[in-house]
Amino acid sequence: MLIKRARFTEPLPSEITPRSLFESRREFMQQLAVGSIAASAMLDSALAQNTAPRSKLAARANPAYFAKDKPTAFADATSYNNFYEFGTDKGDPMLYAGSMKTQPWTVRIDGEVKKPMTLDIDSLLKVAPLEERLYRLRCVEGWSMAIPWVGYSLAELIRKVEPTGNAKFVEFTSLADPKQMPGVGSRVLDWPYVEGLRIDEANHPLALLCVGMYGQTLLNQNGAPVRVVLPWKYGFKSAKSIVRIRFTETQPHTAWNKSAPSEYGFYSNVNPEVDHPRWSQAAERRIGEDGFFAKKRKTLMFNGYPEVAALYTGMDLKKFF
Ligand SMILES: Nc1nc2c(c(=O)[nH]1)N[C@H]1C(S)=C(S)[C@@H](COP(=O)(O)O)O[C@H]1N2
Ligand SMILES: [Mo]
Repeated sequence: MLIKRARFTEPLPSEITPRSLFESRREFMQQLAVGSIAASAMLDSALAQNTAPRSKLAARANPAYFAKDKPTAFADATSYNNFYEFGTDKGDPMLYAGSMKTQPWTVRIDGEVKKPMTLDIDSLLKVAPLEERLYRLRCVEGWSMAIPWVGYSLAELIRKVEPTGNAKFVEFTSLADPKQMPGVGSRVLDWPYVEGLRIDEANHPLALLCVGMYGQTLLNQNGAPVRVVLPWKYGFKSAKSIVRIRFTETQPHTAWNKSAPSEYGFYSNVNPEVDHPRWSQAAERRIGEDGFFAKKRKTLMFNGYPEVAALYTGMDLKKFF
């Protein structure tokens, strides 16, 4: 994703094999620009944070949304992350997101709705029964994972706040607190992280309001306590650690689109036929399964979720990328 620091435009082999972080402690320490005692303590706490049991969430697996893919290992899904509020390296979120306070937490839902409300996490958990769904997530950088998320269709929450007839779009805003998030001091993006959807996209049953993964509450690096997951779109559309959901009449100004409009469009549907200027979108590497030299697997239109195609009937998806 990174635009302003050219040396990260190609993923390093060390980023492709996050397990090496665990397996090669020495190599990992060398990546940390701090003294070895501090690095050792930091790594210990990061690994504890990475594997510490979170609260269990009772969720029913939804067979209609359970991909046949082999689930990505928990250790990979929680150590190879993009969460720029904590830094731009794949290991940064695991190392630094522990400082984010996720309790208490509220989400403000407002804008073009009849019933604006502020919900805490307990109230959010009660909006609809929790489901477990195995979704593929495909990053524009050319890697993918398959993760058992826990949550419910975003449509359930949308129904509760009763959008007005003017609500054409939904905007998601992530927390941006420089005291808790070291990356928010950088100028990589214009903070806060903002993403958006057209309202019919947000109402598609695949769009998930997500509160957990692997049967437990989310780890901070994956966007605790609440995020969205939009499996037919590139990963960056799935905003993490959301504090506000706003319904608007006009198209939201999203953070990635503002930073590089020619690289990141508003729609950002996974599309093997439309390449990003710096990365091919035709193929991908599954984290934890496909080695650096393995043949890449083909990326599918809409990431293999053809049921969303009807949302885009008549649209030129090269123009609206
Ligand atoms: N707030 C926020 N949300 C974010 C990001 C981010 O940097 N900040 N990165 C996005 C990108 S590029 C991807 S690929 C996914 C990664 O989600 P995961 O780390 O849980 O797999 O989160 C997305 N959501
Ligand atoms: Mo991404």
